[in-house]
Amino acid sequence: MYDSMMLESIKEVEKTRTKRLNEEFARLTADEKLELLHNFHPDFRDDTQREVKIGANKGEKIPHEIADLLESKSLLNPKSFDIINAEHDVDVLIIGAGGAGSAAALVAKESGAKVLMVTKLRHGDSNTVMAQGGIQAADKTNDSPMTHYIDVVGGGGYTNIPELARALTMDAPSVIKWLESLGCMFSKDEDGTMQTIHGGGTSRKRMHFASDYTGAEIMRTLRDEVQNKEIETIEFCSAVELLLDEDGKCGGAVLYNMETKEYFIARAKTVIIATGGSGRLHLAGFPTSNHYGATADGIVMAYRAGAKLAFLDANQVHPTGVVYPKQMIGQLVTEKVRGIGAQLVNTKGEQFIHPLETRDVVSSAVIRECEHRQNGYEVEERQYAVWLDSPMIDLIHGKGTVKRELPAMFKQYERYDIDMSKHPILIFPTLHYQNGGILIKENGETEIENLFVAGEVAGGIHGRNRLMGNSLLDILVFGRRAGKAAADKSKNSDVKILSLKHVERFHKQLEEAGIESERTSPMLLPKYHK
Ligand code: MEZ
Repeated sequence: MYDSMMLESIKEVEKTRTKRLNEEFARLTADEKLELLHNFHPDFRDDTQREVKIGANKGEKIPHEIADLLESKSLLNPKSFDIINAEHDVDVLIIGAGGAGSAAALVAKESGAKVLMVTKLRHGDSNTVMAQGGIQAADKTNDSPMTHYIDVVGGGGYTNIPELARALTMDAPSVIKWLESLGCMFSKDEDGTMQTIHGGGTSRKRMHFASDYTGAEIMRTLRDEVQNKEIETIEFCSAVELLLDEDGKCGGAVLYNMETKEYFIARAKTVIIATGGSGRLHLAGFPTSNHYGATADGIVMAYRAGAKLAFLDANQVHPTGVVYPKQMIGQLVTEKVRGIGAQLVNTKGEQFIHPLETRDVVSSAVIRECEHRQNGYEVEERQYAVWLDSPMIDLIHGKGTVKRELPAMFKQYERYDIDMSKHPILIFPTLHYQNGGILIKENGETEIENLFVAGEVAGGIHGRNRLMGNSLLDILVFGRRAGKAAADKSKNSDVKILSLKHVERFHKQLEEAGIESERTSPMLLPKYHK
């Protein structure tokens, strides 16, 4: 329920609504966008990052919170840990059971591999289910993978690794077909045509969706199929270190039972890391839209094993995170809300940015509005927000559209007596996505033999900024590719005796760099208590 001050502020938004409905807000020029990013995006703030002192990315700037984890000791004592007896011996070990892990598991199994998937929470607890607005694929007659590619690379600031962006966009139409064949219920017109809308930075309407719970529907489909195919999945079991042989080839992992707190070993001919992102590190103090387990574990394990990371200095704050009511702080307000017509408006009732500029640009504009121009609404002391004018949606598309097209979001607000089809909502950027990660090739391979990576933990696909709907796509494209490549590789993999010698060497590097902290990682679960 809004208080009287909020209702007063909403009157300013309402005053300009008719005018705003009838005029197109100008897009920014390339130079204007760059200026906005450099002045207001958290990636460009001096205080958010520092040089990492050891490892393959030594000397590169990355966020403090991630650097702290990379410069931490292992949870294990590598000298005394017994790795002789393996409880599991499989062809492909998959660490993480969100969208990427599950897609990889299905394809690896189909390719004839014995698969084990482990996950530190429940099967499907992941950022996949948190994605609401859609998945991109150029499968309509006015579109093509090439046009999609151009949008991806433009959105990424021309920094994406071209081969990865190419794989992403070329595989997209077949991913949609695959999901449909597994029973994924996309939103369709009465004649069966897939509904598609724009997202920020798209030049064609290619955002496919399942209402406003697309990720949850995709995850439901994949989880059902993994169960149908009887793929062994261990829940509440995280990986804490990779195991390498004397040639540096990966051959399994040390696993940790989150309930009994016991360690055990899984040997594997190949390993796929699909552990997701890092939002729960709350980079630069931002709230997050991420699930509870998003604590950068995969990056930590791979870095110790010698993997190279890419673009970790680029993190996505989604422009529209909930600020009020406070029970929902940081929660995502899907970009679909802007995709179907809502505009961003300050306390003077002014629209200050085109709603479908790319996310980095829109977020920077919201931050500028609140922190520099002081046109934000002060929800709590020094917590500012702008209005997302959601009632415009019903005015554009007809009464009842908000409730029909955004049922999950509508319900969330309704619980707090806010009708988002009648009143605008208060938003500020929320930490949403790790643009970078472990450097991969087109089939998910890394520089470490037998180690593959898929999903948000991978880096290079999106460059410095991902577009909406390309994450649900990337987890499936690269999950499937990694699943196939890891299964094929497992047929000829010859791993020798495994050890944690690489962790010993890493501890030595910490010592030599004078890093004396008692911190340990991976973090596994966020630490909200003191
Ligand atoms: O791709 C995403 O991050 C996504 C679909 C988010 C959203 O705004 O709904």
